[in-house]
Formats: sequence, C-alpha cells, structure tokens
Amino acid sequence: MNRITAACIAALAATAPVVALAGPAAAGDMSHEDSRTLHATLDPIKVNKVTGSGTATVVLDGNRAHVTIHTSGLLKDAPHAQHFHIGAKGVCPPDSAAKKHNGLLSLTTTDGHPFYGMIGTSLTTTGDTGPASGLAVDRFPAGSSFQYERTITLSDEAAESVREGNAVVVVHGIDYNGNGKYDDVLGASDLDPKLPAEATDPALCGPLTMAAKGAVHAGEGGTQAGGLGYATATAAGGSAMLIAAVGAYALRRRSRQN
Ligand SMILES: [Cu+2]
Repeated sequence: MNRITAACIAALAATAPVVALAGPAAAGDMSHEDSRTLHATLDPIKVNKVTGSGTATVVLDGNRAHVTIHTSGLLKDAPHAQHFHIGAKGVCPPDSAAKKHNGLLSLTTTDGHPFYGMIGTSLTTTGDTGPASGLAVDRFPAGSSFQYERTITLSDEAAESVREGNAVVVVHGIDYNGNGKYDDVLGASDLDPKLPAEATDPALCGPLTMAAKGAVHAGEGGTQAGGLGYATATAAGGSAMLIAAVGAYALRRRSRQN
C-alpha cells in the first residue's frame, strides 16, 4: 500500500496540472483516499531526569499532516523544541544509549540519533517546519503543559517516514538538576554550542504508530519504565515508593501542575 501511495504522489507531482482527484483543493493539497491517523504516547527520557508525559496524534493526508501534541510535566517557562525524527529505527533510545556528559549520565539528541533518526520536520508554531528550523527556539511551544495543534506540509521524505511508522516524535528541553531553568550542568548542547545541553536534550519521546498498534506500544512503555525500577511498585499502587524514589523532584512536579 505504501508503494502505491508513493507512486500515486509521484504521478501527481509529475503531472502537476491534474487536480481531478482533489476537486476544490489546491494542487499539492490533494485529498487522498489513503489518509491515515497515527498516535504516539510520549514517554519521559528517564535518564535525563524527566518525569513528564505527553501524547501526539498525526492525521496524514498525502503530505499534509494535522499534528496535535499535548504535554505535561516539562520544565515550565521554557521553550521546548519538538520534531519528527526520521530515517533510523523508528524507536526511542533506551537508557543504555546515554553517555557521560560533563561527567553526568544523560542522553543528548545525538545519542538518540541511531534510534529515532535525524530531524525530518520541525514542529514549530509558525513559519518554516523544515530541519533548518530545528532550533528556532522562539517558534516552539513553551511551558510545562502545552497543547500544540497545527496543519503543516511535510517533505516527501518525512511524509513517507510517518506513513511507514518510522517517524518518532521528540520533545526537547530538560531540567536535569531540577533548578527550574536551562543551565550548563550538562555542558554545551551537542547541536549548538551556544545553547546549554539541557535546552536541547530529549525530554519526551514516542514512535508514531497506527492506532491498532497501541497495545504493543503500551508493552514497550512498561519495559522502559522498568529501567528506573519503580514500574512494578507503581502498578501495584505503591505511589509512596514512587515518591520516595523520585523524591523532591516529584514534589516539584506536582506543584508545577497546580
Ligand atoms: Cu528533535
């Protein structure tokens, strides 16, 4: 089916004036019978001391993507770059992909590239959405719990990746040392030495999958949660253990949500 879709798009592109399929829609904005909806559960990158969460939904129609992202528990009053990463394994990095940065075990955007791939689409609030806008900090959502919604046009490469279930939603910006701001505790960013690593390290991550695969994804999430060692306790209702494990951080997060 993907091959047919690609061929269909290629055929339409090759014969640009043919708008017969789309009716009133503009060329390049074609309505396509192969519209599909993908979801991602955004799990925290725990090795980066993130405790937030989120969800993403993408309705893909040709190269047009209606993108909705909800987050909670991120660093407040701070911009959060967010992208579709494409072209690798289509998964989130395990904690074992983390390395020592400034002497502290953490996971940079680059550390995750073998898993989620490079930036395919920048999920900005306005303007360009290409990889070049990957760090356009003033055009990304900000805050602990934001709601992002925008219809954008993906590159052919990004659209194909999303369609094939190879794209991963990554929201960036962490507070490793819990001091309420981006600072140099982890050194300079691997993406731009003028920025602190905390501003660009991945915070939330989730592979975009067709709705039917939700159950599989939930299983993966459980495995990842096990990395911190409190998944079992949480499942058993041991919230006291969770609070003990995360300590002041959990308390801070709770106060942020109020
Ligand atoms: Cu990214």
